[in-house]
Amino acid sequence: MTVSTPSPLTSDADWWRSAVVYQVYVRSFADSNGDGIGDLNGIRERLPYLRDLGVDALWLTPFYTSPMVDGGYDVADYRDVDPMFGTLGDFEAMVTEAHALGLRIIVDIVPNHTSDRHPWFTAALAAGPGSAERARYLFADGKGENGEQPPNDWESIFGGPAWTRLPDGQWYLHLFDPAQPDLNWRHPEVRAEFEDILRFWLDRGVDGFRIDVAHGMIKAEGLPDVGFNSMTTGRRQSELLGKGRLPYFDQDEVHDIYRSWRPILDSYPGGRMAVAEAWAETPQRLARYIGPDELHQAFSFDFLDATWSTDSFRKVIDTALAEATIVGAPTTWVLSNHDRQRHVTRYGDGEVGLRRARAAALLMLALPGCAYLYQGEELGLPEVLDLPDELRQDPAFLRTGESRDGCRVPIPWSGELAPYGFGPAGSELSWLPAPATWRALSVAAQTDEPGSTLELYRAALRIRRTHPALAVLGGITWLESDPGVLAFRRAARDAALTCVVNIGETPVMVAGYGEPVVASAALTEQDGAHLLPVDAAAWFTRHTG
Ligand code: TEU
Ligand code: CA
Repeated sequence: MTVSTPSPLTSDADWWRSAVVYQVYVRSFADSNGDGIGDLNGIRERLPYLRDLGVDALWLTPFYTSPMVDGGYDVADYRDVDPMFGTLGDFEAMVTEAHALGLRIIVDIVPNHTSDRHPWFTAALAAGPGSAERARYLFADGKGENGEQPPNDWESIFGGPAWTRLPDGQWYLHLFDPAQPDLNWRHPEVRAEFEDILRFWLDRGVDGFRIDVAHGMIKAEGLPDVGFNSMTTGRRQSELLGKGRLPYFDQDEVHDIYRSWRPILDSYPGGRMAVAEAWAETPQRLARYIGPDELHQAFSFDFLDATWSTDSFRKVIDTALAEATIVGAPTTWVLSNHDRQRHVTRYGDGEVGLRRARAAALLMLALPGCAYLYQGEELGLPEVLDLPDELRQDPAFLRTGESRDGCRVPIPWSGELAPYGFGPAGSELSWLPAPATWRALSVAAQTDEPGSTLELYRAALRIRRTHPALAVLGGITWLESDPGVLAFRRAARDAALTCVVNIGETPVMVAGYGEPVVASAALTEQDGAHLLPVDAAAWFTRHTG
């Protein structure tokens, strides 16, 4: 007789359709050895925290061997762990421990470009123009009499030209930093290599992949000019990202790649998934990345970009739900990530920003589909706006003056002194300094503190896991409401949950939706109705059976 131990992971291969995924920016999450840099063993130590928070899965940003020019999005070895973050053994132990706690693991895969220290690129440099080694990347001759001008007008997302010239006269393409040369995805070896890399991590038990620059791998044949560039318009080409057509993004043939990846994912048990970090001109084009023969999810950056207004949220939510229904995939909501200003700050910063961010969390977590949280949003962390320039490490900073470091400051865990328990006891190091105000925002300071943002997230995630109406896949029903108020219902057979968000300028009376079960700000009860303050949200539930 065989006795099988039941796995704490639900056996549901569709787990990703309604999961809450917590993004770990590895460098800034938890430092186990006191060098001031977050690492895999730091994550292992904090897995119980994440289980208790109530998330279903973690997405880890790149921890692979890397010179760290772009925080690890410049990979030199796709099959190993950078010593800064630990070892492959640490990774395997982390997967085992996470799974034992019921947490799934999604890793980041960076297929658009490698590091310039990747053995393929160093071989390409050594081999010279016209070589087989160069064919794996996008090398080209320049324009002008002596090839002194770049092959076309493409600009790096990080500012400046997307081409760098080598001493031998040829140019190579890098849509990001010069240390991130773009691969040639029309080359069969490139395709084979990444299929093998997927299998490498799937064999190590990962539950999914977040695909970096998923819209970027195929470039238009002939590498045509954009025609809109800093030289001709004074405005950066990257302004077209997600708004216009660019010859280096969202080309139709990129979908062939995902059609070849999907069978690989499907050949492993347990519902292995992939989420696209893709930018497309329209929600319709974005939806082409998802579906049964391509990827499982694509982040709705339109939701992240929505402004604090009912119109903006309604439009984005309706469009995303409609597109998802057409392709039979879940919507993928996100409010913050490691590239964008934290939403507390986007919504106005300070008190107001925090109130709105808390309300937005209840809005997002009441919607059908999958939600991604970015580490620290459960603590209500704001963007750190006043980092000294000399500490900033984002490669975009030098080229554009824009820096993503302010959302990457290490997480405050406990204690009175910075870096607030980021490292082991007594460790004072952290690769970016935490502001003094974060003492009051640490996990320890907010735990069991009624009304804290952390307890709000814990409560909302607990209800999301257990309420029958939130388990139902599908759409929402908008309810008639005052201007400035968003109200929608999710319903199961015998229970309904209504989410009400007050985006307007005056408090609103809410009645008829049942009992409040969680609120982002204190409600006052009057004659059986509840007064919902400005910049606040609440969930009400009612039995209907
Ligand atoms: O980002 C891709 C991207 O196009 C943007 O999010 C971009 O980084 C941002 O607008 C620039 O300010 C992905 C990763 O999320 C990002 O961290 C990497 O830097 C980038 O790819 C390159 O790998
Ligand atoms: Ca460390």
